[in-house]
Amino acid sequence: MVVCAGVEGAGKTYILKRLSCEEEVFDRRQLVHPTVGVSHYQVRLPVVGEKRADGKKKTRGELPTELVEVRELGGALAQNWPSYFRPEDRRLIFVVDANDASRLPEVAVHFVQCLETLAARAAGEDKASLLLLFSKTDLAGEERELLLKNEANVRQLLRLSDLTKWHEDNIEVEELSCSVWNEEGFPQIKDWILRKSLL
Ligand SMILES: Nc1nc2c(ncn2[C@@H]2O[C@H](COP(=O)(O)OP(=O)(O)O)[C@@H](O)[C@H]2O)c(=O)[nH]1
Ligand SMILES: [Mg+2]
Repeated sequence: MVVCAGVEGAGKTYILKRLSCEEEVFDRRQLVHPTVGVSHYQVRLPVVGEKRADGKKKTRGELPTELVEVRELGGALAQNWPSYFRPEDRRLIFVVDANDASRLPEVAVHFVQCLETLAARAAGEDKASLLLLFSKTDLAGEERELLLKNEANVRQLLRLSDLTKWHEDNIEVEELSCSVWNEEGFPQIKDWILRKSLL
């Protein structure tokens, strides 16, 4: 079970819909309403590295799959996110839209809260895991350059290196950039979910 949080409009629902309707063409014109409360998504992931008895690679249909539940905590609940973490929740995807600088102070406050909650869930050898996901990176040229600078600012604003160090005994932090439009980062997101759900 993975939890997904991030302020309203960060891109959580699109990412989770993209992850859970793998075989469908995702229609971006489809209207997605802001998530009210908590939404549940089932992400089906192929268990990689499996070979057939004759040593050949298994075809897609033959691969065993793992169904992982991801729970989106709607942005409107942000003040109360910690109370929506279950005692067993140790995997968090935190989505940040670095294009939207106006929301960043708010993002920083909620990020710290989520880290504290996650750190408290770590149990001995079983560390908690955080995937910091920069969304909507489907920009080109100068705009993309600006976004990368923004992402660096976000890291500073979130005090990511301090917080990571502070919680290093309890939380493993990874970072990725992604876009639902061009699917940048999606293989890596799936890989993260699979690795973490197999722990
Ligand atoms: N450019 C761009 N826009 C996106 C992307 N993903 C989502 N959006 C837009 O961001 C808005 C908010 O997305 P949503 O998933 O509902 O955000 P949530 O509130 O975090 O669940 C939507 O109107 C989408 O059109 C993306 O990868 N690229
Ligand atoms: Mg949503």
